[in-house]
Amino acid sequence: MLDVVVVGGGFAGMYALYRLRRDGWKVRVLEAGTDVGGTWYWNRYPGARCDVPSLEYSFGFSPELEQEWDWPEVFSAQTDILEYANHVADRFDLRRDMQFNCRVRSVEYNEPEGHWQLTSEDGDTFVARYVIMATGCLSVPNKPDLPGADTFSGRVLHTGLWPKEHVDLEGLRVGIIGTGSSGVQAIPELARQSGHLTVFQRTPVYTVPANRNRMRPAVQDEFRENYRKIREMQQQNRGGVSGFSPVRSRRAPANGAPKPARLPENIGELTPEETLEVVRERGLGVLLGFGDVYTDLDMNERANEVYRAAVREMVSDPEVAEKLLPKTYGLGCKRQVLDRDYYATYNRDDVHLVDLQAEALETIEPGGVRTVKGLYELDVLIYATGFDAMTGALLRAGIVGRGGRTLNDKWSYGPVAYLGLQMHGFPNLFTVTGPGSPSVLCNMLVAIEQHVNWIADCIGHLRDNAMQTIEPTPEAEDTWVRHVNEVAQGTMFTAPTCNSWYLGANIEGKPRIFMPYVGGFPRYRERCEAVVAAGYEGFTVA
Ligand code: N01
Repeated sequence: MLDVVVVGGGFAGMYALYRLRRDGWKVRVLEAGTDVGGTWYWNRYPGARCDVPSLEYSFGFSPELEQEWDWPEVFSAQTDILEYANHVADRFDLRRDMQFNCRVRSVEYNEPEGHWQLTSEDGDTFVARYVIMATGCLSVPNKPDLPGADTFSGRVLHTGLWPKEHVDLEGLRVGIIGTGSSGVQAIPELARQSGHLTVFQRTPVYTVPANRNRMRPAVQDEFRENYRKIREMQQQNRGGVSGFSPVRSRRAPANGAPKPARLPENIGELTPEETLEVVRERGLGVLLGFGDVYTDLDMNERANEVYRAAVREMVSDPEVAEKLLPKTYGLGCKRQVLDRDYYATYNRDDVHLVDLQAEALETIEPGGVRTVKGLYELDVLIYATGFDAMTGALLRAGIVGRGGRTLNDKWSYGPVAYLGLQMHGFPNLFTVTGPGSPSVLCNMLVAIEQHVNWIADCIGHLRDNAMQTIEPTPEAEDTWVRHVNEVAQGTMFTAPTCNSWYLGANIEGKPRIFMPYVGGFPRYRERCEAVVAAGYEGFTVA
């Protein structure tokens, strides 16, 4: 029998293994893929990269690791992040306690024995006292059930399940459905790699240019010297990003040019014309820096208007530009998308935009995608249609708790969990970055380390005190869920016009509940610490 089974070999599972092994537990990690990396293992589509700077989106648990790893770019590409994951696995000899090609089919509580039994799709079984679900927030690809989809005779791909082998698109007619973060990153690359690209867009996106800078060694060195302070700053920041600004390696303005003027805090302090001028000079990203854009619906709409005016200037065909303008929801409602050359891609002759709002998709046929206007002939069809986020992987794992109650039954009206860490009725089962925790609104690596440390401390506490089980009380769980909902009210995330995967709105039939904790990482972390200081307040420990 094992002490702990960890499900998932992404960054959360890797750190859980490292930490729990260090604490003397017998641990096994079960991973469906053939190797480590989680989201960075599966999302290999062209253009995939991170939207958090790599010096921050990296583990903080090992000062040696921080010193030895070189990041080639400020915002890393998927290949570099996966290489880092592999390096971490090698350096800490993680693979010897990891089982790959092992997709978990059921996770069942054996109440009399007080242990969990996990069964893989291949029929392997694992028994452990504790289970840690490190299954990721965006790990179950969503593939909409489009009419005729199975009849397509060309190649079908999903950005979230991209093959390991090189996909040669040269000269081919490629279609892509979806213009969220994945689609927006992939589209410029696919346009470059394919013969012709057709983009099927249902909802236009707000996207701002990503930082494309190479890493300057002097900046990396300065980070390395200050890493302890930076990790502390991350703990104090809402999104788990330190915002550390290098002093010594700061670049002098070119040719002694004056520093750009500081922008006002609120968009309301500028006229729309002035704002557009600033956007022309500094890019669309400036719109995200104004505080009132997120708190005042009128100011939000003012920013949206400026955004639309700027896009009209970037896209040469006015009809195409008009299709690309988001009009039904505002900036800040969805996860911000970052791009490289997204709008410029629509100025290419070999890229065609299909607005599915204006011409509905009728069916997929052997030869391509048919809308009410006709057939778009394709050799390859790519789904960039997102994920069953936050709850998808947990609900597919076949989790059965005390008294035979399934997690699917418990969560039939939406996820109910205490601190996004545990659920009543599922003793000794923990979730890393589960619903109700900052998770996707935080630098994932920071959120993961905080959760894993909390869980490791918790089971260490049980061991030290000869206790057997921990689970939240239903009251603590309900109070927390109410709090998670209250703090999300009145934000742009839950505006009536907003439909995002944060709300489960991208999956038909999924309850509309705002799932991540929007109160900020420090507030959340302090709450977790206070719960422990009060003797695991809200938990039943026996
Ligand atoms: O998924 P999405 P994603 N017919 O759900 C469309 C992270 N991430 O994979 O908006 C036609 O955002 C859908 O249209 P609509 C990041 O957190 C990060 O792009 O529902 N279209 C939408 O356009 C991100 O938020 C990075 O109308 C359909 C698209 O598919 C999260 O992952 C990179 C459709 C799905 O967009 C998810 O991003 C990539 C249908 N039936 C991902 N169903 C970075 O770090 C769906 N769509 C930068």
